[in-house]
Amino acid sequence: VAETAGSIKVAVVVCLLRGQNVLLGRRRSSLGDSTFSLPSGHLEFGESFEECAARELKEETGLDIGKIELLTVTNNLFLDEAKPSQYVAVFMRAVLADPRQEPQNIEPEFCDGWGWYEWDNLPKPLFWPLEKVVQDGFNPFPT
Ligand code: 8DG
Ligand code: MG
Ligand code: MG
Repeated sequence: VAETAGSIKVAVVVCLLRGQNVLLGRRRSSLGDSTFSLPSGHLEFGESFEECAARELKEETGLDIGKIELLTVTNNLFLDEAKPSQYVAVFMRAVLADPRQEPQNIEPEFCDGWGWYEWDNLPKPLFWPLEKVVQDGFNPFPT
């Protein structure tokens, strides 16, 4: 791997589960444009993973989280960018505080819209770090 200047960032990724479905949105971003990804965002100074997950989900979808727990972490290198970056992505599993609450597309400049999808029938193409962790056998649903 080539040496690249730049700091390593921490992202929190939310697997929001409702019954057999998970929430995904189509990205509008230089990173993974038009691919489907889980709601996510950057960990801010002083935040816990749980606080970051709840804040990002609220900012991007208006949804309020109930129970939340840590699942796994991935390490992703984005080298094919004008500004190469590396992320440690912390995956959290969450459920809604009120399962009847529906997602709103609050940041339409970053997302085409949110929808519920079955894990065995995920939309394509997936954001590549998500595709990778799925290929590795990751499944956010409790066994
Ligand atoms: P913010 O300014 O609101 O804090 O951040 P954001 O604009 O909402 O960031 P984001 O792109 O939604 O998420 C931060 C980064 O997380 C994203 O650019 C790349 C990284 N990331 C990984 N793996 C994964 C993954 O599996 N899913 C998602 N959604 N993001 C991931 O490294
Ligand atoms: Mg985001
Ligand atoms: Mg965000």
